[in-house]
Amino acid sequence: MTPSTHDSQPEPLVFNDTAQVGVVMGSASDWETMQHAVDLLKTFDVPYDLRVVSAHRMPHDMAEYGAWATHQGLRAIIAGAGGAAHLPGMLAALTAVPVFGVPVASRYLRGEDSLLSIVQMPRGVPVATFAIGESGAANAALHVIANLATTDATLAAKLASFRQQQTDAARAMRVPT
Ligand code: RP5
Repeated sequence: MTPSTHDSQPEPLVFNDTAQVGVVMGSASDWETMQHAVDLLKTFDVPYDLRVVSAHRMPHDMAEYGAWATHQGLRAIIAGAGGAAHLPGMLAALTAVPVFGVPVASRYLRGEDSLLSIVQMPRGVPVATFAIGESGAANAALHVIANLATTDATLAAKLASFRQQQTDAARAMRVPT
């Protein structure tokens, strides 16, 4: 008898074994936000593993991911989720790899639900929580990069240059009159 989809064993996950950083999100619908984190990792040449891992729809995969993150020695996990956003907190429970949580804006509560779900962790299991939306995603990546740069002089120089360009752009701003 052919096993039903429900009975069949899932394929083992295939990970990027060069990754220093993991980027996960609860749904492909989070990508519009999370791409802002990935763009920065690419800009700074930080190798990453990217995937959808849903805490609620793929709980066993999430556990496998947490075990892999520890085994791989990831330096950080950037985890985005919206609504009842349990993915960052559950990953923080599954691995000691630092988790950087990104609240994705939800349709009905504008991401305030996501923010509170991610930020209100119990003592002992921290998630560094960023702003709702694309700025939060970008800042999560920049914070990971800043952490990596403390032990990587090349990355530190790139980050200093990035900050200088940002300062120059701000100084060049003029108020439209
Ligand atoms: C969360 O539910 C995801 O992180 C996403 O933000 C939200 C909605 O997911 P979809 O219904 O769009 O797949 O788990």
